[in-house]
Amino acid sequence: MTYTLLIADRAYSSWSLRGWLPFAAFDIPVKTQVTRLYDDRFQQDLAGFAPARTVPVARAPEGLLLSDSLAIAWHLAEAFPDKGLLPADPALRTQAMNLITEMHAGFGHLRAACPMNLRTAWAGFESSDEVQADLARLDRIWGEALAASGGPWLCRTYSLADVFYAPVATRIATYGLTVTETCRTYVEAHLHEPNFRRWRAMGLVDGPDQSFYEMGLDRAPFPAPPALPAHAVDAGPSENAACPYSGGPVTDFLEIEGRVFGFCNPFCRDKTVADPEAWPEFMALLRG
Ligand SMILES: N[C@@H](CCC(=O)N[C@@H](CS)C(=O)NCC(=O)O)C(=O)O
Repeated sequence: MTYTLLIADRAYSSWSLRGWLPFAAFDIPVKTQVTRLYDDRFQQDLAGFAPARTVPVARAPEGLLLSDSLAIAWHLAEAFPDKGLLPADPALRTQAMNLITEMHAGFGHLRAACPMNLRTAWAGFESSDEVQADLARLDRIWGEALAASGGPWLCRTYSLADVFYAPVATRIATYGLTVTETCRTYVEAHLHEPNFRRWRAMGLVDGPDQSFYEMGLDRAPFPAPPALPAHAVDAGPSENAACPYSGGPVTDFLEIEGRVFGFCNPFCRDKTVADPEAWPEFMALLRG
């Protein structure tokens, strides 16, 4: 019962984040494939999901094609009614639908002016009137949803509504955009959310920077808690013989707190170096 999901560069593809989070947050088995934006391989990788034209795209275990982030979300909510992707309470569920559909169809000025980039924050970004209008709209609909649900998430517990707003929340943080205190707290919740944190750790290491997302502004530190210091090392021996993620033999190593740990491939090692605390399996090894 495993889905296949094609996404693009985790640092930049905001729609991909929306496609991946439902699987991660609601523990739905998925095999993730990664393609690259602005690269010849993008079309080749998509060919296996024809006639889809964009990422994310998923294939359900029975072969159904899900060619849009909303289609993925909708399908998973129906296929896994007991996993809480949407609130059970009818009023909260309707609120979630309203929020999801408005995000899917809207906020074009904010999205165009502030492309998602999880590798940096930017100093000195100046919002146009149109971007400020989008922010005012977010202040209103987030503020009303949080007041109605009681928070901390839009529909009380984490749901597809929050999945859909995760990329916008990161933009507010990384472009230093002004929102109400209530919305700022909501943005912070996204930055600390464990699945988002894992996505970002992978996004920091899953390919070179994409020049398309260069803003011509000064860079600022990413507005999240600093990662525990760790770095890659050329060789072991390591304290562990088996990779904490796959259980396979270790071939790639990192050093943290003067200790060496091994992983079964460079990506597993590098995503751990990027943010060790994002990975419970590794932290169990480190602290266990
Ligand atoms: N409606 C789609 C939009 C997806 C989308 O535009 N994805 C971008 C990547 S973030 C893409 O595939 N761009 C490549 C292209 O448009 O050729 C969804 O929500 O899934």
